[in-house]
Amino acid sequence: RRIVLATHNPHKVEEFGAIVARVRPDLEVIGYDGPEPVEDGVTFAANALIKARAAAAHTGLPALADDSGVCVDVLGGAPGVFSAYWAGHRKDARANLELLLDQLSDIADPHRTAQFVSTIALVVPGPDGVAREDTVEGVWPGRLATAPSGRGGFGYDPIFLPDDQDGRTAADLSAEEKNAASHRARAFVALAPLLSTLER
Ligand code: ITT
Repeated sequence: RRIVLATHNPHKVEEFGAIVARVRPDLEVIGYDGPEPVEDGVTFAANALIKARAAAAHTGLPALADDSGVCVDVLGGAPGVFSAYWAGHRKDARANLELLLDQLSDIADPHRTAQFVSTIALVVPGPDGVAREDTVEGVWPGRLATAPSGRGGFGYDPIFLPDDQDGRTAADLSAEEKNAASHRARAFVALAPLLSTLER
């Protein structure tokens, strides 16, 4: 059985591959290189569904998509769904991270709290269109560091201090450590039973 992962982010492909293999080693996760839909939803769930529906329609296979971001409490939940493009229209992880640090330069602890959020959509095509759609969410609470640290992960990982990681940033963690604890891992806990119901 094949399942398509609707993302152009190679880091997500890696994290998904590792996590899906634990639940359904029989599923082959394939990448998606079809047309990219416009992600104009205002929630993570809406955008995850937009991406998964496009991939399911294009391939006829069950499709997974993740929409994720960092939500900073003192910024009212921003960057949120705008995380990938926070510093402009080019996806530039370094510029995004520096802008966010700048915006928080006057904010001291304990007011630097934030969450990583991952919403995963599963869309299963049927004989007459879509047979099933589900979304699940995972949240990883933490705070923002005042300077980047670590070489792992991607995106905002070098400035995110998860509450459960002893003062290390998400980029200080090994891939295994991040995959065991992250917002994406937490969303997977809710996704696992849904994957189990997919035909073998
Ligand atoms: P696809 O839409 O192709 O899946 P994307 O990277 O554009 O890839 P999003 O639109 O969901 O995905 O943007 C998510 C952004 O949120 C991502 O670019 C990072 O800046 C940030 N982000 C999400 N998960 C993260 C993680 O685990 N670690 C660090 N930053 C993360």
